Amino acid sequence: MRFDILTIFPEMFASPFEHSILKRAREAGLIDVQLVNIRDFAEDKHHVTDDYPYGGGNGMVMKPEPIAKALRDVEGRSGKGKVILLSPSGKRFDQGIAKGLSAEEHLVLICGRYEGIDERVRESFVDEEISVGDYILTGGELPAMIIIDAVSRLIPGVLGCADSPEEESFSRDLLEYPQYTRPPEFEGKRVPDVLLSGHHAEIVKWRRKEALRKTLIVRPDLLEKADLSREDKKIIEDLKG
Ligand code: 4GX
Repeated sequence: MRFDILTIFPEMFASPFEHSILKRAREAGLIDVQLVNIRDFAEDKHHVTDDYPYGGGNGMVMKPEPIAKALRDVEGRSGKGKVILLSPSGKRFDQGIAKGLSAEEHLVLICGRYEGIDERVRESFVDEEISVGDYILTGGELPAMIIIDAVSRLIPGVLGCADSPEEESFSRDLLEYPQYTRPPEFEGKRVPDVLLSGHHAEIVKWRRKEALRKTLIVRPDLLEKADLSREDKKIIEDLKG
C-alpha cells in the first residue's frame, strides 16, 4: 500500500516508520510512505502556505492553492488515491475504519495546521475526514502516523506471524486479558496458577473471564455491541455480583 503524506512538517515523520515492524514492512515493499512538503508547492517568493481567515477571527487558515497543487502532483505521479483529511471534525477513527482503509491501494493524508484548511479544498478533493479522538492537537501529523500504523499492521504480511486472533469478531470486541511472562514470581506477585497449569481449556476460560472483567470495569460501552455467548452473559452477571 502506498501512503502519501501532505504536510508542512515532513521532518516530524523521520522516525516513526524506521523501527521494527513498519521498517520491515517498508523494506519488504509492503508499504511505501512518501512525504510531500506542501511548502514546495507555494509559488510565491517566501513559500507562504497560510493566510488570515476571511471574516476575521483568531489564527490562520491554510491556503488552498499549495494543497491543491500538491494533490495534483501526487495524482500525476501515482494516480488517484483515497484522500483523507485529519481533523477533529472527522469521523472517529476506530479498528473498523482501519480495516476498511487497509483494503485500499493508495491513501493520501492531508495534515492541516492552525485553524485548518480552506473549505474549497475539502469540497473539491477530500474523500474522507477522520479524527483520531475528541481532543485538539497542534496538527494532523500525529493523527496521520496513528492511521498509517494501525492500517499497516492489517496488511497481509506486515505482522509476519500467522492470522492474528484479535481480528476474529469474538475477541475483537473486548479489551485484552492480562498477559504474563517469566519469572513466575515478581516482587511477591505470582502469575495466576491456571496459566502455569498447561490446561489449555481452563486457560481459554480464564482469559475470556478476565477480558470480560476488564471490559466491564474500564469500557462497559463495548459490551453493548460485543458478540457475547450465553456463557459470557452469565459470567458478566456473576462479575457484577
Ligand atoms: N484528529 N487536529 C488538525 C488543524 C485542522 C483543523 C481542521 C484540518 C481541519 C485532530 C484530531 C486534531 C487539530 C489536527 C487541528 N486541520 N486531527 N488541526 N483530534 O485535533 O485528527
